[in-house]
Amino acid sequence: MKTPTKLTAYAVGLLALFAGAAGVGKAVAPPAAPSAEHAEMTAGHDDGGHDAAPVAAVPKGLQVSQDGYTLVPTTTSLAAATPTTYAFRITGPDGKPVTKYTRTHDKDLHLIVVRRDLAGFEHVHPTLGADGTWRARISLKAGAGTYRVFADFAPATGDKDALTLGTDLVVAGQQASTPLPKHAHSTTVDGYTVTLDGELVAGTSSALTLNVSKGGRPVTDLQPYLAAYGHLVALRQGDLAYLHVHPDGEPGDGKTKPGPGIKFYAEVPTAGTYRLYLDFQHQGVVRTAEFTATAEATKVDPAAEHGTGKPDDDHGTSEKPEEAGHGH
Ligand SMILES: [Cu+2]
Repeated sequence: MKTPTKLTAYAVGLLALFAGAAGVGKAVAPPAAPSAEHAEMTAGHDDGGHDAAPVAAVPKGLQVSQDGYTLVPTTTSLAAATPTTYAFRITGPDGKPVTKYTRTHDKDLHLIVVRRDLAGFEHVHPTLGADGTWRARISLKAGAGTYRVFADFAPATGDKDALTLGTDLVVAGQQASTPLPKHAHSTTVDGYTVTLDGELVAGTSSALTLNVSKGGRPVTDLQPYLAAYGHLVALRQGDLAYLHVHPDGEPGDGKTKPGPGIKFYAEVPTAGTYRLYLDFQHQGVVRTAEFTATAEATKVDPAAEHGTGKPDDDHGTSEKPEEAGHGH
């Protein structure tokens, strides 16, 4: 860390000199700062074996291309916010459309579409054509604006971890922006109340339990959806980083109950504001409950047996859930 910082300071000093002399500072100065930032990120997250590490230095969803795989939409702009078919391909290291995938959460590919202000979330499952083109109906219900599209998938070849690639989609029209609702531990959707127990803590695997009730009664007959009783997506406000979340247990494992509580582990890289989207199925209908959650900074005491403030010793450390071997 020391050396890059020093070098950068030195480089900036030099650039300032040059800028004063030749007036070219603007064109050359920017690269110095990003490279220092990059060094910091790498140092902060790389534990050594970066080939095997499931958590990459860069959060998912921020890149359109990664490890040779690229998200290629057939269009990047639409004339109006009406339900439409969105088509795209995933190209592989050979440049050709990928047609073979490894199923994750019951599907070959998950498509998430949300406006950049985090409104209008939809989670759909496109159909793959023989030519490698994926197509999905999307509704764009938040109206005009710039949307983020995420493709979450695992290529079948190689032993690749699941990738989440992201790209923008501009929808023309009168733009409105919805302020994000405040941090809350309860929300309602279609007559269901969903409460959130647990807090996000930056840099650790945080246990979250979402409890579903209807008419004041706990729902105890949730139906499996995507091989779980719930599917949770978390996005960071500001850049829409797509975060790693996995359920604790699955239907049919002999211990996971069909509600009212659905437990997850979420890993958020930084303090900040996140939007959580829980898809759950009851009586044949999939609904999405949304929460705004604020992540606290990582606790400073490194030797502490980290506590989420809950007497939950089963999963007191960040390592345990990973060892449990969720396949994605
Ligand atoms: Cu999905």
